[in-house]
Amino acid sequence: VSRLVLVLGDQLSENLSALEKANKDSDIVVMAEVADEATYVQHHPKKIALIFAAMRKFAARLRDDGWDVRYTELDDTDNCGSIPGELLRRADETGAKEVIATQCGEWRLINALEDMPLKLTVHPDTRFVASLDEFNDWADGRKSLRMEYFYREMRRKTGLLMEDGEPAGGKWNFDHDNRKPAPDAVDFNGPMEFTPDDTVEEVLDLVEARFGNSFGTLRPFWYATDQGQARRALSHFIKHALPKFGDFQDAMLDDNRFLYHSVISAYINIGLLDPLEVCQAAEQAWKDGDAPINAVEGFIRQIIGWREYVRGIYFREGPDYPRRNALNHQRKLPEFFWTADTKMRCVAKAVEQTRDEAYAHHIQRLMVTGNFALLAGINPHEVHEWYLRVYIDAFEWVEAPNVVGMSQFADDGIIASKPYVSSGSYIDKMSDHCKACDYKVKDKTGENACPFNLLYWHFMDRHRDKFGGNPRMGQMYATWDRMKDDRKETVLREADQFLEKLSKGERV
Ligand code: FAD
Ligand code: DLZ
Repeated sequence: VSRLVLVLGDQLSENLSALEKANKDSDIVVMAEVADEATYVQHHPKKIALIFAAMRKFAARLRDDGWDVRYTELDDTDNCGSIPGELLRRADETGAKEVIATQCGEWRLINALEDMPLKLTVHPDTRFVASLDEFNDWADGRKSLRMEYFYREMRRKTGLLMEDGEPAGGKWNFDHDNRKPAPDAVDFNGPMEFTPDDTVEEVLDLVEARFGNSFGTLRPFWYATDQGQARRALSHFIKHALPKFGDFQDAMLDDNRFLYHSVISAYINIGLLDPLEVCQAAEQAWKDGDAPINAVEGFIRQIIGWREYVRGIYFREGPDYPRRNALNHQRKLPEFFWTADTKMRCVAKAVEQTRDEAYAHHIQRLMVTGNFALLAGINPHEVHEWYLRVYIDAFEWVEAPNVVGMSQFADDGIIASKPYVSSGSYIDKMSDHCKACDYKVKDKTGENACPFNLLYWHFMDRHRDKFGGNPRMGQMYATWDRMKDDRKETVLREADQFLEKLSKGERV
């Protein structure tokens, strides 16, 4: 009897454990574009287009490879609208009684599959460097789960940038050499772009018709939609941008949306690129003398360090994680997260490019939109939903720890040892946004004062109970304490006035 092999929209890898455990001659692959997955949040249209186009191409590849693939398009009349529904329909159609799956990346879907009246065998997702058991073994009994130590384990495990058991270059971490302010000119033209072929065009028409009113610009669509294209995009990055990735990793520019970033997170997350393959390609560039160690180490750390670590946290912490709110922040998400209509130029730029590209790089996510939301006390669940909607690479296992944990401190410090907050001066140092901003970053108070300056101290003051004893924040509290009382009062009063305007929906 045939079994059904489930392949989800972010499981488009030939080495997927479910496919490896299945029998090509007798088992049947099920893939389905379904309303439930396309609408559990109102995804950016580019994200839906990427997933549907890549699913269609992957299905064709599996068929070429000899698999029997039952593929449901979104508009098929008998589409049941959900993954469990489609599995049940295909079970009826084929007589299959059993489903083989690879563990999926979201509790919502894990639970929905378990509730299905079919025998289900779930295999671990082996497309990660660390298994969840390995992560838990590392985490068990530790007082704090700092990424850096986990990362070193992953270096040892993979052998990446290791020489005779020691880290290449004599250090585990070269961040000291990284993170330079924005360069005057960028000699990289951004990620490789791909002209939509017939499959992609068909999907774009479908997405436009069904999801055209969601936040986000669908066309021009330029993302890679199959493994070959994604590999070309990776090579393009390794050759032209990786050498400067470290130097300008944290920089931001008004007129450059990608700087030296790889823009491959979505390709890795949906399975078009394998994380180890990506890291090995970067390591090779270093071995060949084409990229310096600070760039390559920093890049590899993001993938075998941060990416693996946040996944471990998501599954370790359980389904309630996206609902955590350790700082009890309750303010509503401001409208300008959708319209970009704000005088804060850094925020407007980040939202505009998010709308156009479904992409913003790490520092924009962390130190512009994330920083603002944290300083202003926005409800972290609303922040989480925004990020899950708007980014092409957003799947809950990776998005939630980054947003709820790293960016909003809503998990009470499991991921971040201190909140990622800054005043306007950090943004000014790392970008050219402030030069043309309506606010004045040098003004600490007054009509034109940069809101980040006011809100920074407001945040520190209102959360003193929580952070006052944090040794990493002692210096900032000492600075606050040295400020004259009347100045403190002015800062707090003006911050309150700003927050009131925000709550009233006035333009800020
Ligand atoms: P690069 O800067 O070129 O980095 C290389 C690769 O490292 C990325 O492609 C990605 O695979 C990996 N990486 C880097 N940082 C992280 C990280 N913190 N966690 C996991 N992987 C990382 N990443 C997602 O993949 N999906 C998300 O939904 C997501 N949401 C985020 C939300 C917030 C608030 C923050 C602060 C970060 C988030 N990240 C997320 C991490 C990171 O910002 C993106 O992976 C990165 O910006 C993607 O762009 P890139 O491919 O150009 O990355
Ligand atoms: C994100 C997404 C979207 C938009 N659509 C589909 C779909 O129609 N079919 C599918 O199999 N997967 C889709 N996905 C990806 C799933 O939502 C993803 O597998 C889960 O969120 C777990 O990570």
